[in-house]
Amino acid sequence: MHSRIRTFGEYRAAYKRSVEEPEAFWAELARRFSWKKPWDTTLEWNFAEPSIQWFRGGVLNISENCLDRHLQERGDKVALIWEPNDPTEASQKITYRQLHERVCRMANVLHNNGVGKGDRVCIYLPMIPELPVALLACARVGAIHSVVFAGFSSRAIADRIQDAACKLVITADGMCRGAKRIPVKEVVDEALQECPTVKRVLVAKRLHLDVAMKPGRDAFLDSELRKAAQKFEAEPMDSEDPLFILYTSGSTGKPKGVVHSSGGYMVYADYTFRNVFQYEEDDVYWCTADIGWITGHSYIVYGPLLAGATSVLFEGIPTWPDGGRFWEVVDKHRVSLFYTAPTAIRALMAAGPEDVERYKLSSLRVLGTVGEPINEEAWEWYHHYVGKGRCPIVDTWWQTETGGILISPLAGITPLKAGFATLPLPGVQPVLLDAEGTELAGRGVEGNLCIKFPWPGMLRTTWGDHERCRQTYFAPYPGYYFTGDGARRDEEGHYRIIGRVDDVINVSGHRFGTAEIENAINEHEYIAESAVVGYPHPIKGQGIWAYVICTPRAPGEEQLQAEVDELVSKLIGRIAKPDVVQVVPGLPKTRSGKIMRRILRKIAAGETDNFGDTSTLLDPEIVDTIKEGALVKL
Ligand code: 6R9
Repeated sequence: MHSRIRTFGEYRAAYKRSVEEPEAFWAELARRFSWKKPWDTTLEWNFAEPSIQWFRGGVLNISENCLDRHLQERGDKVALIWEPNDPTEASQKITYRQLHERVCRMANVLHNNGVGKGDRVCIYLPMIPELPVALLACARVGAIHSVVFAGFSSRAIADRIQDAACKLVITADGMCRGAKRIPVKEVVDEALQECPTVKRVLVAKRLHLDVAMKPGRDAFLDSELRKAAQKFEAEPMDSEDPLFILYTSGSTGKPKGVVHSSGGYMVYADYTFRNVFQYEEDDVYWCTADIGWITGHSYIVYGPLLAGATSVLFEGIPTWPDGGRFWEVVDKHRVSLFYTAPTAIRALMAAGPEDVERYKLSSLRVLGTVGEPINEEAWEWYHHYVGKGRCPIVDTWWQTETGGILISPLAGITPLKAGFATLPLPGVQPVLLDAEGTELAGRGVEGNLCIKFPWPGMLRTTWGDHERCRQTYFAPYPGYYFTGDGARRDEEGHYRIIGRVDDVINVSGHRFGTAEIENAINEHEYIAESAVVGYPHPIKGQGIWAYVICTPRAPGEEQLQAEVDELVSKLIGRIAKPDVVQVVPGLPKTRSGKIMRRILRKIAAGETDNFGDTSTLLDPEIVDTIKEGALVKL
């Protein structure tokens, strides 16, 4: 059985088999799970539509596979360790049996509140145990969860609720992040003024705030849970029934709801988790992401629980009360597998080595990173100060759309190279294409990263708009899934991800479309037009630089920046605030009216020449004017 790779030779053999006999390869892995009815066909696909079906005809429930399947063997094993924001507050350990009971109760609450198979539930919660419980309870009743990261604004929540026509919202009274307290329920209330489909709101008590409760609509979760029975028969789901929607930004205006399936996603999350991290039964695993992002879905909740692992759920932030918080938690819970983002590493690196040197970190065995390219300096720091030179680092490349990791080392098994995601996992067939869509053969080549064969965890559609899914991912290079990333394959066949080739900015591992931010900025009453680009930022990876054209009565630049901050925070969320707002008299446009972003990106990066061909510009002199204005800000 090849479900777990142990040597480089085994990796090669598994990879070869996954390409030669993909159906047999994945079918064997899928048999690890409890199926209420086996599948009829392992794979049917067509990237032109696209139509992708894995394990068709199979019936299962993923919550049963995360929970019930483990009860006999590891019912008393800890499934979740909750570490609160404040280190002086007690942590909580929840066993598989207790988690099963909590999920069943929550499933009953959902059922009692009219939620059933196929209904959409919006989850807007901080990192408290109710969050993974809510995901699994939705899965158990067959509802489709749509988690909205708790840093998004009420407008962003409303957009997402409306797009999916959610029936119910699960939220909290408030949340804490470092020294801050945030009134979460108020944010939701504001969003719901524009969401007539929402009939019920369930409120978890995190801060015990005195929140406004709308009669007939709002209820406290704890009192609902007390009334609920502790058993819930899991709803039979077809393999291809949607499990969740997760919104993500692309190059065009509004975020898309990426839809993941039940069966294929399950098989893929489990396989990649166990193999990339080389998970062992007694490991304590900690992924520091937020469940509001795909990393949290696949590698805090589903992957680890499918594998029967102990997964840490951390409510806090890396820098509060001080830069040693992560390492304190690692020592406290004896974390052996640790998975974080380059931006967190760079922030802690900037604070100096004292905070990390205070801790032993002797329990660590494997380190991982995700979300953006990791620069060599951060990689070396992570390897030396955190891993003490003895822990392999898995640089895992993947996306919301891919459901799980696609390119990554297998810890301790395949070779490592700083800055490289290295090799594709079994089942993943990456190719690099040139601008014309021709596959670049051989080594030492660079191009647009595409995948040419389906894997079970891939997206199936974008919610409510299948055509958009086709246009975005399958139309640019017919016959391939297009990732939006550029990559290089070096002389040894290792992949290095270079970054987005589209108009997506990656800020601290979070994706934003330039158009999305521009739309927000353009709502300012004195801003006529704007152009947003990413630029290299020492901690965030990329920062956001906004060039704006003002109308005559606009305030001064400083005041304007404050107003733009507020506007973007209100319309998207604080995480999307521009780092720089530069007022410009015009933008470099071609005669056909297209903004030449390439030039704006170079200026923001501090480059003063090499702007390439500017002959098609309507007004080439504008470039110098913008450049002079930018110099003051760099
Ligand atoms: C999992 C996740 C996806 C985009 C992706 C790429 C970038 C993610 C990376 C990486 C270099 C890595 N990205 N992991 N770039 N090395 N190891 O982050 O999903 O939020 O959808 O972002 O992030 O540009 O296309 P998501």
